[in-house]
Amino acid sequence: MSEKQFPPGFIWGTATAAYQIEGAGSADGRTPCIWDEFAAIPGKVYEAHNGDVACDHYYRYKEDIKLIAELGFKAYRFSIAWPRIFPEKGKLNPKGIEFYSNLIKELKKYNIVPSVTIYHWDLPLWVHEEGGWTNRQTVEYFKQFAAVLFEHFGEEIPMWITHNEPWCASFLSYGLGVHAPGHTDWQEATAAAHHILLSHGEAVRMYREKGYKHQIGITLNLTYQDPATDSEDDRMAAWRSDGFTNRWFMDPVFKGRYPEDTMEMFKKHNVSFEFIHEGDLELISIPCDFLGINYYTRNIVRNNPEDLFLGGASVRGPGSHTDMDWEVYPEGLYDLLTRLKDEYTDLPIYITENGAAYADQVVNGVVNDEERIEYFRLHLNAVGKFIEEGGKAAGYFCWSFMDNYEWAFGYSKRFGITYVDYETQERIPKQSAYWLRYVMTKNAIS
Ligand code: IFM
Repeated sequence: MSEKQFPPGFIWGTATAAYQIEGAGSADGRTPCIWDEFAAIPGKVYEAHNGDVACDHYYRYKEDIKLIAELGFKAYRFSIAWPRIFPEKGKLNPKGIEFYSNLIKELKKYNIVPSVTIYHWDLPLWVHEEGGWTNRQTVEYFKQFAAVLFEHFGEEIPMWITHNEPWCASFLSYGLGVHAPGHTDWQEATAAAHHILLSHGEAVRMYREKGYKHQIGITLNLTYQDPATDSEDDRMAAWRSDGFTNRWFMDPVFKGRYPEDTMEMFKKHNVSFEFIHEGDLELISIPCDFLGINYYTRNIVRNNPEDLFLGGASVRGPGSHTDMDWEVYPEGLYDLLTRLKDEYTDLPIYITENGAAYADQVVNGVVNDEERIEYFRLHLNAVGKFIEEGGKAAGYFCWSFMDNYEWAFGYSKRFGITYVDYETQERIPKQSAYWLRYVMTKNAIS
């Protein structure tokens, strides 16, 4: 592997999300979100862990930002908790605005570029009670939320991400039932996906209309779909899986249409697409300033006629696996980036998340997470190769700045480059954090 130099101005960042780190579940007027309710249903989340305390970041943000700065990051991606800003329908909470305003001030003190994700899955319970993302009215509520954020922070935030991983917020949440609200209904799931994408389009349009000059985009989670063999059957199975995972989101955002083959598949499962109104797809495909992608692993797919949904089955890959049992497969990142460039967009692409969970241990005050370093090294190499070949990768945000609430896995999975002792809330930067600091200083990996 040769040395890879990153372009001047390449953005090095680290990322988190509100529900995963903030805690302070009922402080300063915050009301519950769907994850508070979901976590309380027995069997849904590992040991019923919830975000009540999390990493206590709400009270420790100054110390956390200082550490982000010491570790050499130039950008920090975080999300804003909707139920802090609108704890009730139509009721704006000044305390919520104050918290994020202080957070942004603190970042500025260290010259760290703030990157804001508007929605990272903490849907207020009051919105859910009206149908959540299955209800078109939620697009209006999202617009109100986004409008308030633009009004207060529009000039100060150089990089806005409307949504994090619509696939998870819709299919995983309303179709597969793994994430809150835990429903298993494909009519709901496809409607939720559509309304999330529509709300993205509405937010971008509003941002433009109000004349803000910074960047706005969306973050999609993409998983490389690899046929188990070269057979036509396996290749078709991987293509179906690609439609379900990737194209269902890339196509409307960049091509203004849903993939026909995946629509047909959903129709066989009695999904009716009446929720798509005239003009929706034009709005969904409104031009953005960048695309964010989150990449973790690949999915190897073989044809399986017994699977009545996608007609496929996943095959365990031969590579090493992380603590999530996800295969380490950096080639998938390179392939996806290249595909995006060749087939979808020439916009700058940010890797807004990439990282790995391992069962880290503190030994004599040190967390020697060599496997995570190797994971970062391989994936950064893939990004570097894409850039060398003329690709527009504009930045890389490692996931995550610190260990946190890994959704249905509770606190059992550690993705952080900073170890969190949940008993004491002590933060210990892992060796991967120092390794990344070195890479960022050189703006290169070797
Ligand atoms: O922790 C999550 C994050 O919230 C969204 N992207 C994937 C991460 C790891 O599963």
